[in-house]
Amino acid sequence: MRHALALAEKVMFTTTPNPRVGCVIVKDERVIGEGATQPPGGPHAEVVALRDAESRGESVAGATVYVTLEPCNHFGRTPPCVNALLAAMPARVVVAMGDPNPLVNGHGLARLRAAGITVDTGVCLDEALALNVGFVARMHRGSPWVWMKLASSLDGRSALHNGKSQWITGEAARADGHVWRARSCAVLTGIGTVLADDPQMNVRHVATPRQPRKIVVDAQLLLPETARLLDDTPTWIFTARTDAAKAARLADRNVQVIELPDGRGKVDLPAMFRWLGENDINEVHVEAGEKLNGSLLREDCIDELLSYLAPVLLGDAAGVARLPVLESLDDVRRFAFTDVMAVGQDVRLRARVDEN
Ligand code: AOF
Ligand code: ZN
Repeated sequence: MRHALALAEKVMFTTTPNPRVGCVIVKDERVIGEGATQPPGGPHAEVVALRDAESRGESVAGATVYVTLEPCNHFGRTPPCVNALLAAMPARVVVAMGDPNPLVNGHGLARLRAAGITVDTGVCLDEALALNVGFVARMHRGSPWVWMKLASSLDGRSALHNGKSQWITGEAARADGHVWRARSCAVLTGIGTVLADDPQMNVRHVATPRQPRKIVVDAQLLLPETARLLDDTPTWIFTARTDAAKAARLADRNVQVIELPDGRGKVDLPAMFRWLGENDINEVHVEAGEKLNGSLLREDCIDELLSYLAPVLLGDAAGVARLPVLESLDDVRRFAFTDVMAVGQDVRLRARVDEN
């Protein structure tokens, strides 16, 4: 199963909106086939592994199949993996986690068992869940998993008082940040950052065959039509203002303008994430300024922080997220650290919202 997880890890950047799945077929203590989910429309992990066994001249009859997600039992873009498995008749299927997709959700396992195949589940469950945190979130609650990337000094500042910020963290931290961009379905920023920095918002420091979609929160639809991020990658602009002429011009450049006003002149952020879930977005990478970061945190839109700390002190200047002044320690926002790692001369902290 660890080998199957490693195979799934290798397709981290390419399966969206499908989950990343790995599959290993073992017979007489030998691996006779292996595979991972191909880009949407392509075969699932089990089918790749079955074809691999076939091409090696191996029979899967009586073998054990290790797969990181319950095999599907529905016709989606591809036929059910359960059908392919039943045609090959392994003796046993070991699964890390059930498929939370309501179209599958236990039915795949039930059909394998009904055919007399031994089915075991829950092997490396936590690792499998972590691999598909976004897919699971979208299936369970209808909205994507959202992490916010922060880069700051040891005293929590993201720029000098005059706005100068390039670069606080080092090259290794920036490259690591691009790995997170690459795995996400979409990279989200705010109009403040676009106007201040004119970012490209694409993946550059790691190799990937797929660029994530771009999202800009732009309540007043101020996006300059010369912005560097407009490079033909599919882009969604969320706004609170109607400007049909500008929306039509942007549509020619692969940009869709979505109006989601909150009634106070801003974009309805929780509604935006529900909309993203309905539109097959599993994982969102937020890289924005302190204003949008503050709004997203205040509105409970963030699941995880990815915080890079540089060993410098910047003194009085902008922070990473503008939050209201609090009088009581009972009201502070609490997180739980899940990982600490050195990245070049910087440190990366991962923290999840503390539900307690
Ligand atoms: C598997 N193995 O490797 C993956 C699965 O549209 P389709 O046919 O590609 O089906 C997509 C659904 O299949 C997806 O929502 C999820 O429930 C399941 N993904 N299942 O047996 C795989 N990636
Ligand atoms: Zn399948």
